Amino acid sequence: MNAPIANPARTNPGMDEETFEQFAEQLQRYVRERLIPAEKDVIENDRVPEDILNEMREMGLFGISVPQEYGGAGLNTRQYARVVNIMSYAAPAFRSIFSINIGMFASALKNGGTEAQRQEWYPKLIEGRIACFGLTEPGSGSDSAAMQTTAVPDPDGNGWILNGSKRYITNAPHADVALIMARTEKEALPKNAHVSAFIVPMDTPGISTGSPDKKMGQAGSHISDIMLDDVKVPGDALLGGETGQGFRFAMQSLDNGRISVGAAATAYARRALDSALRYANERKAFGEPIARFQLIQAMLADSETEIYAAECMMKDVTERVDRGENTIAKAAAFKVFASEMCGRVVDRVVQIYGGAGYLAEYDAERFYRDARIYRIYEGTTQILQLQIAKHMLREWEKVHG
Ligand code: COS
Repeated sequence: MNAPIANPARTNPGMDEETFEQFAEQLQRYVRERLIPAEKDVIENDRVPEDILNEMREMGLFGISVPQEYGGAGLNTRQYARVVNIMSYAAPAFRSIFSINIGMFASALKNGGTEAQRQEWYPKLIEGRIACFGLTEPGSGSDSAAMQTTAVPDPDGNGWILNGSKRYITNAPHADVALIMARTEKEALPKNAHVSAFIVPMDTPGISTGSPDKKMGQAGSHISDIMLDDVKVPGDALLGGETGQGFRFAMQSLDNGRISVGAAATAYARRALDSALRYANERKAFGEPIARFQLIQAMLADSETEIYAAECMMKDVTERVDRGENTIAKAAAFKVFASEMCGRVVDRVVQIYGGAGYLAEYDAERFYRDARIYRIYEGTTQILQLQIAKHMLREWEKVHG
């Protein structure tokens, strides 16, 4: 099937502002005319239909942040966040399937990949191969550096042998490749230099995935365990060709991933609010639409105000990234605010829907369930509060210490 939207990487490798704006406008239309009507199918069958996946591939979404010199669209962070934001107005599964490629894997290649690794993997991302990101384990989540997966030098060559397991890995059941963080030193080292990152094709012997976990929401997006049992990878699978860098690469990817989650939560809050606004105008009580009642209006207005704040944060933090500023704390702050705000908005939306908000037949109930994970994955609110405070205290120390 022909792509409904031209792939911007092909039509204008420059991705200047005008071209990007045209793309963004077309993408918005695609979301409203194609993705939203397909949501019922995604929810009922718990998968993104193959024809939509192929359309997304054709549009170049799976490699949209790959630099132009490698054939990608080369979007900057502000544009990439806009794309995620536009796509996330529809059911979360549509973002989930391509967001690890562009938010985590492509950014790990950009921050840490060798030239040969970029040459090999960027084209595969652009083609639409699916990537996953293996950091979390059964025994380590927020304390990610406490991972137990090991990588030891292969006695038969210059490669590595990986053993261990990873948990809650988004897209693992569909992935062609994983970035696996593993210990290359038994003991923990300062700055978590015991961690290294490996690019591991998912068809490597010794790799298997568990069955997809049953979840509270986000139908159509799948997570599962990854088991690594004597998985042999060549020496050039080590990201950046150097041990001890894996934690830093993972954290840098997470900075980018947190912007993606913030952009998604902001859009989903907007979607839920639009739905509540429509419902409040349709539903009557005491003889008039409930939108006329001031206590309903207060919930609508508070939600609008908070979404606007998150949209401003998204623009600000992404422009700072593109200016080369250190945005670790601001990316965390955006993710915290947007995800918590989305939680408050979907809660109000259920309230505005009233009894109907509790029924699976109406959208409000699934908005409420789908939004809950935004406050947890890619760094819980609590872990990110610690990160923000660490950076505040550091700055204070620099000035006053
Ligand atoms: N960019 C570059 N380098 C970074 C970095 C970043 N964003 N974050 C950390 N580093 C490097 C730095 O060298 C840092 O030392 P300095 O801060 O002194 O320069 C070093 O790594 C250690 O960082 P940090 O002190 O933050 O590590 P801790 O072990 O104290 O804390 C936390 C690690 C808890 C913050 C980390 O494990 C984490 O983010 N956990 C949440 C994991 C997560 O988000 N999981 C989601 C699932 S993965 S999809």
